Amino acid sequence: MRTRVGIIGAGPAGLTLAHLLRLRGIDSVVLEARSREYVERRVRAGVLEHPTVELLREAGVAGRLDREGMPHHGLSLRFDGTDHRIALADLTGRSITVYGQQEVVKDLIAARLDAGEPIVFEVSDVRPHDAETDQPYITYVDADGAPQRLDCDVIAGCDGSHGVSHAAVPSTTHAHDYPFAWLGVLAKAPPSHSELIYTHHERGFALHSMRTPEITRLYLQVPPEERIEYWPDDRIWDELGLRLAADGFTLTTGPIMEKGITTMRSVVTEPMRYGRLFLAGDAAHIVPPTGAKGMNLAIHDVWVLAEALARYFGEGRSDLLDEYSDTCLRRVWRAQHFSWWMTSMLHQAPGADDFQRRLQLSQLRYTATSTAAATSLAENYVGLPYR
Ligand code: RFL
Ligand code: PHB
Repeated sequence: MRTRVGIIGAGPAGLTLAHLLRLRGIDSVVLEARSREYVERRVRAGVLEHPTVELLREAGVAGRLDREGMPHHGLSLRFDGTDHRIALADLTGRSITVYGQQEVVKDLIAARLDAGEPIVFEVSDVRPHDAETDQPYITYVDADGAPQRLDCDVIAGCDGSHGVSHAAVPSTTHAHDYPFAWLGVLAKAPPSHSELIYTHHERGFALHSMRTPEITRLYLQVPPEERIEYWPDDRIWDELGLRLAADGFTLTTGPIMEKGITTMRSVVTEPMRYGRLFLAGDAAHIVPPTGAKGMNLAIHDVWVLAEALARYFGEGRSDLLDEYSDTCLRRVWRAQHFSWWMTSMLHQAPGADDFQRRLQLSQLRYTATSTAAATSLAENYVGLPYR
């Protein structure tokens, strides 16, 4: 098999890249380790930045997003048992949209299959080869167990943080571990509030988010080595009730449909390229979820890559490809700092002393009461402009 761009991974990065390339007349093949059902059900991110929504609209894949996505014009910082609203739209003229990552994935898979373009699901033993030459190729084993070879001009490594692409790139990795994890639950219960609530509490961080008017998404800060078996549903609701308590607020409960624990890391790979292998999304960088930036960065990367590949295949010029890594990394480091800042301001670090807690509260009060500080949070949260 031969294609121009061999894409490893059918997450938001790989699928969006395949779609943007098709719009530019560039063929690609997407190789995915899991089944279609699995990737369409995987519960992850929920917040789309303004520029992400704009891009999906321009790319013609936002029909359902526009009907079912929930535009949010603000969010709450909750501390000392009180809400402090950050008016995102008033401060920046822009909003975010709450729409599940797996819904974006479903829409992109449908668009690609409707156009008759290939996604090869359930492949194994995927390996990129000869990235440092001008004839790279990928080998893999298909769902029937048959070995295959895909020759291409360029390989896009969009296979996330546990994929094979990251390991194939001899770049420098900058990493930072955080001393906590998030326990996330999806509950069949209407949201308790119309907006997201980021809560600083002495028992630990908590987040109230949502997926639909019937489904709430909630998170609790837990120790990094925590096990989900220690958290029966009753304990989760009790802890959420304690941390999210505020005047006039009632936590709506309901059956928990899913729960899991995610550790928190910051990772940046520099450069995001090795010869003709380009990394995008979580394969190149990971941010802690507090800033809601992971999926948005993945989509920005592939927007930059699609433009660069269009120039390369259309005009034979590699200047944008040569700038790809630097262009992406400027946004990645900004998001990395923002996510680290939100994380440090809101979580209880083990062993933190009274001095550190008072600094945190001072930062929270300043962010909630200064228009300049609130605007800084808001412009990062809704997403800085692409250009
Ligand atoms: P993905 O989504 O991990 O997709 C990679 C795909 O590659 C496949 N794969 C392989 N395929 C072939 N061969 C191999 N060897 C392969 N190895 C892996 C995988 O099966 C998968 O289909 O990476 P991508 O596309 O870069 O997208 C990144 C986002 O998924 C990630 O950044 C976000 O989910 C992070 N994130 C959030 N991001 C936001 O923008 N807003 C949020 O509100 C937000 N909340 C979150 C999050 C991530 C979370 N978890 C679970 C890590 C909340 C949580 C709890
Ligand atoms: C989510 O809804 O899953 C979500 C929202 C905001 C975050 C992280 C996750 O910062």
